Amino acid sequence: MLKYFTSGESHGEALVAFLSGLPAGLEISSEFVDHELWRRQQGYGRGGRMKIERDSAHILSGVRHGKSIASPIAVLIQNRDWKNWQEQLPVEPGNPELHKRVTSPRPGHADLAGALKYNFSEARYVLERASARESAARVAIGAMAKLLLRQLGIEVLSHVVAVGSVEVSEVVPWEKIQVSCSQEEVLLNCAEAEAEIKMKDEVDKVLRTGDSVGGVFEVVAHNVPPGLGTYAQWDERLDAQLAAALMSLQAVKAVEIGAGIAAAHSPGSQVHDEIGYQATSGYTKFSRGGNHAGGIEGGVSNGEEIRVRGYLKPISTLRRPLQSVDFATRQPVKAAYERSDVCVVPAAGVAGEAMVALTLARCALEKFGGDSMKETCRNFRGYVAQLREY
Ligand code: EPS
Repeated sequence: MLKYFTSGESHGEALVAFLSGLPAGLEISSEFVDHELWRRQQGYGRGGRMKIERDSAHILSGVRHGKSIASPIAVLIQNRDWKNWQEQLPVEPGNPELHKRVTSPRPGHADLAGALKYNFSEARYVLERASARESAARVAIGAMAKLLLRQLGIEVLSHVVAVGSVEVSEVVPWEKIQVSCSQEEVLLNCAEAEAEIKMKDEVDKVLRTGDSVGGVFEVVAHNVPPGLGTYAQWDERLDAQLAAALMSLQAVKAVEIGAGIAAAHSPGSQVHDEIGYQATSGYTKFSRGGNHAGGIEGGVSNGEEIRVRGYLKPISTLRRPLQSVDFATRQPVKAAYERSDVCVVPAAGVAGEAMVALTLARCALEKFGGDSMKETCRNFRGYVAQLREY
């Protein structure tokens, strides 16, 4: 069973991620992990923090001589900004006068709910852990899940389909997403050039007005065989697991699988993907007339591309803050403002890839098992042969 866990505060010394359950013998390239971390740091609309950080994964355990050894993996990502926070957020009691308080909760952030829940007198500790900085830790171990999936021929990428009111006009094919994700200079990771320019305008608009903007990213898993997940138990459904995985990302307020939202407003004849039978190069000879289902039917992957979308609310830290209440005086004040991003949709997409990869890797290991990659790949090949004979 693939298990993972993260730790770390946004302005603490480091983030840490743990991953256990990877079979032995999987090649782990630190360069690939770092490139994924770099991808998460890109995108137009990020704030000053990304100029400070240069995320890099320091693998502490579970990988030797470049390969997984089936022991739990621990990864550490240093926060460069820590040097500016050692007196403000020390592990030891330190000098309370230097502690940096968050004196009024930001609407939309975890500040108020977190302070009430944990009985904190202000929201510093809430901000520190609720921050999307945590997603860097997930991207590091998500990269390892991607490396496992690659051994099974599965690739996972993302692209931006909406920023504010600007949307891409049609379904973007895998090849275009690959091109968009391989760019060395990332604007908004939108595969439609014209839409991307308009998206940049949306970000510029909120930059001018002290506001923030949300959007939608789509994660696509390519070449997934039919049969991952099951309808047999509610919590083993692949769509349920993917929805929870994406919903767990900071600022995601809705998740869509395939054309799920439009499907709710359309007749069945226009939604369901007709079935044919012909010689194709896929896992089986069955073919589909479309992919409104987003690659999942009945909670089981059906052999088509898996397409899941995460809908992000606008960032809740605003330069022109909304109304709030001072934690100490209970008087009306403007919500706290601390340096922030104004648009994080491309970065959230990369974190979404990590969550999809971790979820698919867990389902693949449940289906194919194996303590070593040799065993996992042999079981996988046996299943693929069975599909071809079906
Ligand atoms: C975040 C606020 C900003 C973002 C941060 C998420 O950080 P800071 O307060 O240090 O400027 O940059 O995201 C990251 C640090 C990151 O790596 O994604 C927040 O409050 O959620």
